[in-house]
Amino acid sequence: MRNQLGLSTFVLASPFSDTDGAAFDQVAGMGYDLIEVCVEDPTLLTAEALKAHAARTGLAIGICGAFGPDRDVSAQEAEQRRAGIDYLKTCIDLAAVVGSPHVAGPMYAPTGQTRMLDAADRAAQLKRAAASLRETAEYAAGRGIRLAIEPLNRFETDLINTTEQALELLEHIGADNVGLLIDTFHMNIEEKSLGEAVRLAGSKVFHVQVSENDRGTPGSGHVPWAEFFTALQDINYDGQIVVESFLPSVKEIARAVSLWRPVAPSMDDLAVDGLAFLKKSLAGGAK
Ligand code: LER
Repeated sequence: MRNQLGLSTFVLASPFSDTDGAAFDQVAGMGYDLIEVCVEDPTLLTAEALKAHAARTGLAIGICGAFGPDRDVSAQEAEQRRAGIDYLKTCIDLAAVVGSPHVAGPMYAPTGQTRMLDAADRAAQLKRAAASLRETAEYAAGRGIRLAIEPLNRFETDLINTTEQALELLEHIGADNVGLLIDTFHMNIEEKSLGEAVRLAGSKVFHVQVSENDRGTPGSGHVPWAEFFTALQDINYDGQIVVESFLPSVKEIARAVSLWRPVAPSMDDLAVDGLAFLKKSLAGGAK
């Protein structure tokens, strides 16, 4: 089966809403198979509108989450953990109706939480995250949905930076429908070898995002792409591959991912050239 190739809504509009239907037409017009809808504010999105946009344009939909302190499944306070679980359940319900196989993202802790944790506090937080995600995974399994957990680089989280750490979290969760979202931008910072990290995750790679080392157009920088795509082939990865970057013009997003300058001539160029690079790479042409 050919990988479905997608574009993240973060490239086009944020927070994404039902009224951003034109983005579907744009993404389909560029030649993508799929649009990855990031659920920043669930009140702005309905399954009905997303399904209508998808039906009109022929695009498949992937669902990914955005995680702030108000949705923290690893928090000390039960109420905060509950808000995190409830948010994930909303994303799961949406995924089930719009046909996304997964809910993806760094769902174990609030993005941007970086502290000097001692081993005991880290272990306790991991335990809380695992318990919340176990409950969430059970809910997801009942709806045929998988969870794809994304390690982030050290400047965006102190909890899960590497594939190895994510696999450890998976063990604590202990549910078959939980795996990894691997993202070349974060891996390029944290992994000694992208190829080895991909092979280590193996069949637990549920989802892939591609982004250049500067968050710019895939293929325009120094991510070791040939090594990465060879490793995806080695593990027989046939899932979605989504081009992700962020609008430097949206302040909240720019702040969250420390994007202070444009990293491509335009976001449209990034999307179009990124897709061309992906197609070439998957056909065996990446250097
Ligand atoms: C999300 O996929 C991501 O890569 C983060 O850096 C931002 O939440």
